[in-house]
Amino acid sequence: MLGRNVAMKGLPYFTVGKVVKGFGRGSKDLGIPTANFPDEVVNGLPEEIHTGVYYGWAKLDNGPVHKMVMSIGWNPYFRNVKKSMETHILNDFGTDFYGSQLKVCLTGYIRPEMDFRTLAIDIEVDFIFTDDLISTIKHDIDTADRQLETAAMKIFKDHSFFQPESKEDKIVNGDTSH
Ligand code: ADP
Ligand code: RBF
Ligand code: MG
Repeated sequence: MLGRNVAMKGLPYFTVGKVVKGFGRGSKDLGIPTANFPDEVVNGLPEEIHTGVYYGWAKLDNGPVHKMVMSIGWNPYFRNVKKSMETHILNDFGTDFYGSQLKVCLTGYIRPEMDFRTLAIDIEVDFIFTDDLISTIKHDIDTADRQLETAAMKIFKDHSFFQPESKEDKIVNGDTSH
């Protein structure tokens, strides 16, 4: 298993991109909507950022900076060839925001990805997948909520990356053409 120190190596990690349609697997139905990043943002991840669950800060367009949890993982539905970055923002927006600019700063690592699907397929009960997944994600959200209250993490909330006039606005994983 990936050690916490190894996973922390590439952090903090800043990135930005447009919110795109995800796999439509119904994160929203589970009560945990996840804003998906486009492929170029996912492909721009450096090697040090391993798959797993992270927490940090997120900002939509010119809105305030919120807490977030992010799942970085390989998707079994795409035969594990498609990596995704899904951000759940700890705020009730009450509306969709596809097409908005999402800026994130990953500040901490929580745990590796767990293969709930394989588990569910093995024992042929689908609801176990969602039950276990939901309670695990809720636990991740609590962890993020607590960790982000610490002074060390709040520093990144106020980082210039999130300021409206930031030059870093244009940086998309080193690709300045966007
Ligand atoms: P998709 O499969 O298209 O990603 P989801 O069921 O994961 O669909 O829902 C994600 C969408 O829900 C986001 O793209 C966004 O427009 C909306 N949304 C509303 N509130 C939130 C939130 N707090 N965090 C993330 N996404 C949210
Ligand atoms: N999917 C997994 O298969 N294993 C995980 O360990 C996992 N952890 C997640 C943690 C968080 C905080 C979030 C937001 C998503 C996670 N997911 C995980 C992705 C989840 O499977 C996906 O959003 C749902 O499949 C949508 O229905
Ligand atoms: Mg999603």
